[in-house]
Amino acid sequence: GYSYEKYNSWEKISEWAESMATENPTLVTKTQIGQTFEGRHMVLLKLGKNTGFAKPAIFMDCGIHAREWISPAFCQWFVKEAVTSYGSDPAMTSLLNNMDVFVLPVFNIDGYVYTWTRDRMWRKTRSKNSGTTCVGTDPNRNFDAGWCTVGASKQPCSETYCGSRVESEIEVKAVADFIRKNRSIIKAYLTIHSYSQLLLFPYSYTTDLAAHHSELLDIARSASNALYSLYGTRYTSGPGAVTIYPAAGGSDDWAYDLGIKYSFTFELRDEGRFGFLLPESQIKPTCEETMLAVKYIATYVQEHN
Ligand code: 0X9
Ligand code: ZN
Ligand code: ZN
Repeated sequence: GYSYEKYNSWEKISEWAESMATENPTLVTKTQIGQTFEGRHMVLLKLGKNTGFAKPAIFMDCGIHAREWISPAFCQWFVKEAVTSYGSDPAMTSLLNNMDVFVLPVFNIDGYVYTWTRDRMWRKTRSKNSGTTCVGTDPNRNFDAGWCTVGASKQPCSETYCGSRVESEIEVKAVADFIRKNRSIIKAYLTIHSYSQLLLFPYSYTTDLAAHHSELLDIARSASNALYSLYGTRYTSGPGAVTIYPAAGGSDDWAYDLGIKYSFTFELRDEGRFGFLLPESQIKPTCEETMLAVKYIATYVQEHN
């Protein structure tokens, strides 16, 4: 069977997404929001009980950065937990009865494939840049949020290249278009990265505090406490610019400025011992503790919209 405690190739994840939808037709719907630069289908799973009414929603993506393998592993884990605990776990049951959760299991599929086949430490997309042999743009510098003003590079060879223009990356455009189209129902935006054990919220493109700073800080701290309660893993909460570093063009800031108040970036385990090369033995504990934080935020959003 499928292993949630191993890192899975894109081929496996893609087959898995298909089977999740066919095996759970009342809870999971598979759609495509676009194609990648290399022509792969960007698969989106919608989790939620069909009520016949338009429900408020949460959008969560994994794998914006190719080498952060624990991130797609978490999205798979979340979907598995949703389908296995719906009907028995009161929090998950209530969440999926009252809201839809859109899960993008791998955002940067071409980059993810490249980390499996050529370079385990690849970060960016795999799009071609004109006038250079350097490949790719940092998708988390390519959103329309203070684009390329700070913590990003105009050099295509840089790991934090912001791209030739806002949404130059076809994958970024696909996600931004989907969220814009569904902006009236999307109440929360969660984006999963690694590593450093941080729970970040806007802003990163400026050191100005977000209008909802104190509410977001309260939520992030409570979610981190929930996470800590399982295995004692410590997270730091705060706005991106002062908690990690100033960096413009990120999806979290863009979603927030679009009006999605509950916008959070997770930086999962660890703190640097293994970094991006987190051993498979840590997938289960990392995902189980992260579930508690995500469920805390989801429950909060359910009660406040
Ligand atoms: O730099 C990033 O994109 C994220 N860290 S990572 O090590 N996964 O690359 C942090 C993103 C924080 N949010 C924004 N910069 N908007
Ligand atoms: Zn990242
Ligand atoms: Zn579990």
